[in-house]
Amino acid sequence: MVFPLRHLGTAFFAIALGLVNASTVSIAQDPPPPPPRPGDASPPPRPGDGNPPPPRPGSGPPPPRPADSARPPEPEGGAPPPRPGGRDVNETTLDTTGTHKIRAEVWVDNWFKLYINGNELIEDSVPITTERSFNAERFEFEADLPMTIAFEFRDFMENTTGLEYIGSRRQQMGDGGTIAQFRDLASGDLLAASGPDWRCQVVQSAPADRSCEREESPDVSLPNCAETLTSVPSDWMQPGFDDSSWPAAVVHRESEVRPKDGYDRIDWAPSAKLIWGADLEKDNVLYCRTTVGN
Ligand SMILES: [Ca+2]
Ligand SMILES: [Ca+2]
Repeated sequence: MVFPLRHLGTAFFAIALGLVNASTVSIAQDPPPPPPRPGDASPPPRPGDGNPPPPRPGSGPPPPRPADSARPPEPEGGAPPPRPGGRDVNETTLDTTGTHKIRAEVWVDNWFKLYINGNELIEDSVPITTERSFNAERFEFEADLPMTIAFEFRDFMENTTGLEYIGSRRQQMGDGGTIAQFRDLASGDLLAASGPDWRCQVVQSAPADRSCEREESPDVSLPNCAETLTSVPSDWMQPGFDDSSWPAAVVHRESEVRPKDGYDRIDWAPSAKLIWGADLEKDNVLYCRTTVGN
């Protein structure tokens, strides 16, 4: 559509003077879209919408917690709890070289970092800052044998007291637990599986006493909320590190760990066991090692 230039000039002049409404000088071919009405637009995101904070007192329907008893069971049926991130099984292929192609599967409550032959290979795809994170990881990589597997495992804790849901009615000691297996892809042989033959050194344990769960302001400076730290040489993940003084991994029952979100998606070998330190709740950070193919 061609408009004589003088008409355009007149139209702009009219708008500039406020003589006519812009819609009345619509010289474009298509009518303009209707102006948005109040309420049409979605409201701007509120702070925290992307990552809801843990429920505060009175804001949710948490189950009552009798003191010093086991935590209430996870809700069965009904709406599942919101997933803060991560797929049930996160699959990755890693760019490594070695004589053996290996598939590893790991489930942990809540987080891991894995070193192979002293080199960092992979860490959990869901950050340790995520309170509810129970995803499984499946990843393939190449490595030479013998192979030293060295894991850092962490249970989620909101501060160094080891507690989670601090300030809410659900304030409690969180619990950990992990299971892992490594298979040679060419032969299908199970190379390694978590069990009592692995060695695990707990490096952070807290709180000192479970009465910390009932503190109004749990802080690591309180005697019952204190943490126990065990220092470990910085080369603890290296193949040459002597782990013979480390305790054996402690095997825990499924009914104790209550694994979820991805655990059931993995076909675990019968010899793969749920392990942790001796205390599923107080042991929050531990290093675990095994060497295969010797
Ligand atoms: Ca814990
Ligand atoms: Ca946990």
